[in-house]
Amino acid sequence: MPDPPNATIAALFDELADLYELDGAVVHRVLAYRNAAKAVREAPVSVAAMHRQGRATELAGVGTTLDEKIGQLLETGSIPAVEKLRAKFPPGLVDLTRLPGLGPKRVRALYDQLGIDSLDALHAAAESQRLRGIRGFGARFEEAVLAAFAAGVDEEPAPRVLLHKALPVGEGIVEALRAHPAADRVDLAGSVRRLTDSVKDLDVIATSPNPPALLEAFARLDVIEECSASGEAGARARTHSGMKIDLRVVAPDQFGNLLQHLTGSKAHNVALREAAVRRGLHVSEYGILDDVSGETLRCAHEEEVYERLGLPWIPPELREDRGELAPGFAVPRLLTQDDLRGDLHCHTVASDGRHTVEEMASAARDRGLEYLAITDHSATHGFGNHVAPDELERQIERVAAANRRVEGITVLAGTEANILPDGSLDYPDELLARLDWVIASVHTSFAMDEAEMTARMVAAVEHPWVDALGHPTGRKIESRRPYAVDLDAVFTSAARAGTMIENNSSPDRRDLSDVHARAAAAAGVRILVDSDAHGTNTLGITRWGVATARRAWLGPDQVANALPWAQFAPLRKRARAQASSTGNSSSATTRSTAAGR
Ligand code: DGT
Ligand code: CA
Ligand code: CA
Ligand code: ZN
Repeated sequence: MPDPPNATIAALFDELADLYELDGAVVHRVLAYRNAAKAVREAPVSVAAMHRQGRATELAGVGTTLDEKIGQLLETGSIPAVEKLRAKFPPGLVDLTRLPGLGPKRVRALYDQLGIDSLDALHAAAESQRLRGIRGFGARFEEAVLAAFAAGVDEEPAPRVLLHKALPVGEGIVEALRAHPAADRVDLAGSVRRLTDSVKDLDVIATSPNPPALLEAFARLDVIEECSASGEAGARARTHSGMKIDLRVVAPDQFGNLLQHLTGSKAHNVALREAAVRRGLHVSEYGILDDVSGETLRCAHEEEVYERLGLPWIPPELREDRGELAPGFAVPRLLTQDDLRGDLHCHTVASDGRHTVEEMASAARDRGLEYLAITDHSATHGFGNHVAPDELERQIERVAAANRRVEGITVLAGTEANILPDGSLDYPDELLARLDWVIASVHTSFAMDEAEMTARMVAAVEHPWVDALGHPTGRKIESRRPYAVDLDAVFTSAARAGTMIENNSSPDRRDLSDVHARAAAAAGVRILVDSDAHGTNTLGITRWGVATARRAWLGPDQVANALPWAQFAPLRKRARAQASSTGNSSSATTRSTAAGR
């Protein structure tokens, strides 16, 4: 019997969590299975193999009880606890938890009261308006159920993988293949090379003196669960974490052609080909055919492809047919992570972060930053800890202490204030004035119509103490839509008010998106690339914000925190207000109010 893939083990643990919850088990037991499912699903190597080496308990959340269950699965092909609970409930019950607003507890209530035991039964009950009569559900729930079926909740979606999960897998594979004697050149192509928000699959291309040996080595990599469609020229595989990979092996003198072709995007390639045809050239993955001479130019290097077409080499992040093929295009100087001098959004133990102000400050300094704003959540943050108004003074003192004790970095006492539905903030102005830096974000009441939401955000942008807008659209990539807001109106008022707009680097946000960040900068808004780190180990996630900035064609000139502190400091509203009240607009406050004490 072949080893069960990680996805199978994870699905069983998730099912067990659901079944325990249906059964009314205590919460921590349910959570334990969910955490283990996540750890197994994301494990880079075969968990079955880890079990056999006695190493499965090295996974976070997998203790001896779960390890034993993996053992049972390997030996007998099933887990007795799963079988026992499955027998206790109708099989369709767990499927019901796929509906929004339906956890196992509520599924149990539907089952007990209406006998609903499958997606079909639920659909029928909603259509015949039987759900609205049940206590705790109502007509709105019924509508949501019908909408979910209309959107295809009973069909399996093909999930896209966020870049921060996909890219390390791709880089690991490239590194492993490069280390193999049968590999010559190996590179990533496709969307992962363009650093898109999420990717469908990984595209890898290689040259080899011995293609069959390389393909065999690929199939045997630790991360590969299954390899199919393996031929002379390539293979298609799936990792233990469920990612699909296309590997192509190509002749060395065509590597550049294939790399260009497979990097895409499709829109870029289509436009490129059309432009080439007008010059009598036909571009394909095999070469560039010249109409007149009938000769095909093969390119070992991608630069030669662009050069033959009379183009500069275009950075992959720009290859989206968004102007990079227009006449007169010049490659812009794109932002790099090294350009960043400051970080204006992070959290500490005072709200939902994991480290202290000093720990964050030292870590930021060690990463080469000159300034760091501590922006814990403000008074009404809906979940978890926050800094209540009467604690703000202590927070300011903590920042002052960090400034005294940590050399080589300026720490700003800041806040991530909530933008309330009416556009006001949840700290009084006197408190906001005491701080060095204010970033304002929407964390609650997302469901407003566009005009209301726009008015709310414009009010925040125009607030005299708001220096920047945080994660401006509230989107979560592949899981939450942005809220309805007229971003152009927000950008226009931000440019006028001198309010910066954040490009949040959290890999599931990347908010503003590439297209929106470019529009904001074009409207004259200064962009920030912030980590929104909740611990010292995530300060480096600005890698993803930088990726978005590059896809937005941004360079250090448009990104405010690429400025040294002496130039950044006077851009803050409090510094500008001070400068204009003393009648000296050129006096840059190099040390800020609270932090300087
Ligand atoms: P995704 O969906 O995240 O995997 O995005 P890509 O861009 O990696 O798309 P993929 O893997 O389907 O194909 C890789 C590249 O191959 C794509 O960026 C451009 C090229 N390609 C694929 N299909 C076509 C096509 O129909 N026409 C052209 N011109 N190029 C294509
Ligand atoms: Ca791809
Ligand atoms: Ca592909
Ligand atoms: Zn936030």
